[in-house]
Order: sequence, then structure tokens, then C-alpha cells
Amino acid sequence: MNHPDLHFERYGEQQEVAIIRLTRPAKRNALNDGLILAIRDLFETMPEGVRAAVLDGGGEHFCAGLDLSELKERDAGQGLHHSRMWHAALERVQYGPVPVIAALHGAVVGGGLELASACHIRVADESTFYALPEGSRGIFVGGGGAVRIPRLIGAARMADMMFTGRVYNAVDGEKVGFAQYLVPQGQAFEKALELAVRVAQNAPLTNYALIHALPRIAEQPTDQGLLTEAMMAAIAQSAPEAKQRVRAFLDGKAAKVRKS
Ligand code: 1HE
Repeated sequence: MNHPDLHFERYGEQQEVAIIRLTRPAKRNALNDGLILAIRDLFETMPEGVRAAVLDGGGEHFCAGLDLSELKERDAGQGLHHSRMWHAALERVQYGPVPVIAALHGAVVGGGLELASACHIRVADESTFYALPEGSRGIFVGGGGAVRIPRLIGAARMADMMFTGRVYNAVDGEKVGFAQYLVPQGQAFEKALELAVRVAQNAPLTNYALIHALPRIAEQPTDQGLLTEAMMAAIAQSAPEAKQRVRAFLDGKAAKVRKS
């Protein structure tokens, strides 16, 4: 967990929220191999008691993607293993122990967008812009972007970004599905933290189902998806915590749903 470009701290009354920050602003938080491995290790060894995480970037930008200075002269085999290393790390973010809320600002580009796409909720401020400069650098996405980005915005929009170098601003990025929340400049972290505190209060099995079951159900044929849903629902309902929460509502002791 000790990497000079990756800050970790805990927040909240029970220290239930992890704040994880890329702290390499001089290089716009470009992700070199060491930093990618540190992200993987951190999600593999998340301390007990952490129930949600916020991921953000220090400085003017969230993340400039792959550290291009390390691309150099990799041969095909090394390139394959490098991409697989990114996959393993971002897999730990997406299918890790806790929901991850990305707080976005400035550049969210290339591998930075791939990292953001592995998170569960994205909060963007008005300075955010999204791009996939791989197209103009003569390379391809390699951090899971070809799988995750079409699920957010569709394959046609992703292809357009890479063919033409199109950059989405914060407003259009929210409309097409990059971010679920759009907030004024400078407020993404604060909003992400507020959401993380809220998410951390959910029953752990509900968050588990949202991280691990929902995206897999979405990929299953309908009949299998419905069966997986039923099994996950039965497991979640059987937890003592679920029973207590439902009882609290029936006794008039839990919050009602209100119009927003
Ligand atoms: C970098 C990187 C980087 C900045 N690798 N060093 N990603 C890209 O193609 C995006 C490349 N970066 C940019 O377009 C811009 O830097 C930004 C829009 C992100 C920010 O612009 P700006 O004007 O604030 O900063 P800057 O002056 O361009 O950069 C500051 C320093 O960071 C500078 O180094 P310096 O030594 O001259 O100060 C830059 O060289 C350095 N820097 N971005 C290395 N990415 C798993 S596959 C994923 C594939 C990809 O991600 S490809 C897309 C890579």
C-alpha cells in the first residue's frame, strides 16, 4: 500500500470510507507499471472495515492514462503481458471488496478513462473531459476499455472517439453515460465522498450483489440472468441485517422513499 504516487487514508465516523488518490500531478497522474501494480495491491489488501472507496487524482487532472515514457520498445509478447497486468489491476477495482466512486476532473483520458470505467459510480465536475488518444498515438486501448467503455457509451461512440480524436466535455460526457453525476467545478471529490458515506451504510450483501452479481447478470442470457438474480436475492434477504432493516421499516422506524 506504500507507493509514493498513491495516497491512502480513511474517513468517516467508523473510518468506513477509503480515500485513494493518484498523486503524480507533475505527470498528470500518468500510470506507470509501479502505480498500476500498487492499485492492484491496494484493492487486494483493502483493510477490514472499509465499506466504500473514493478514487480521485491530485492536481489539475484526474489521469492522463498510460505513462507513454514506458511504452518504448516493447515487443508483442511484452505488450500482451503489459495489457494483462492492467486487466488484473482494474479487475480488482471493479470486482474488488468495496464499491468505488471515482471523482473526476480535468483530463480523464486513455488509460485514465479505462480506470474510471472500472469504478462503480463516476462523479464529474465541469472541468472534466474524456478522450481516447490511443487512436492518434497509433495504439489501441489495453486496460479493459474495449470491454468497459462500450458498456457505458456504446461501441459506435467509442469507435468515433478513437477514429476521430473526439473529446467529450463534462456536460456531453454525462449525457452519453460516462458519469452518473455532474457537479460544479471543484466539487467532485466532496460529492463522491458524500456518496461513499451513503453507500457504506448499505447492507454489505447488497453492495456485494451490486458489485459482483449485477454486471454478470447483465451479460447472461435472460433465463440464466433471472436465475442468478433469484439466487442473489434469496441470499441477500436471508441475512440478519436485511431482516432487521425490513422490520425497522414495517415498524415505522426507517426512512421512507421521498421525491427528490
Ligand atoms: C505524460 C503523460 C502520459 C502527460 N505519459 N507523460 N495518454 C495520452 O496520450 C495523453 C497525453 N497527455 C496529454 O494529452 C496532456 O498531458 C494532458 C491533456 C493530460 C494534460 O495537459 P497539460 O497541458 O496540463 O500537461 P502537459 O504539459 O502536457 O504534461 C505535463 C507533464 O506530464 C509533461 O512532462 P514534462 O516532463 O514535460 O513536464 C508530459 O510529458 C507529462 N505527461 N501525460 C507520460 N500519458 C493500458 S493502455 C492505455 C493506453 C493509453 O492510455 S494511451 C493514452 C496516453
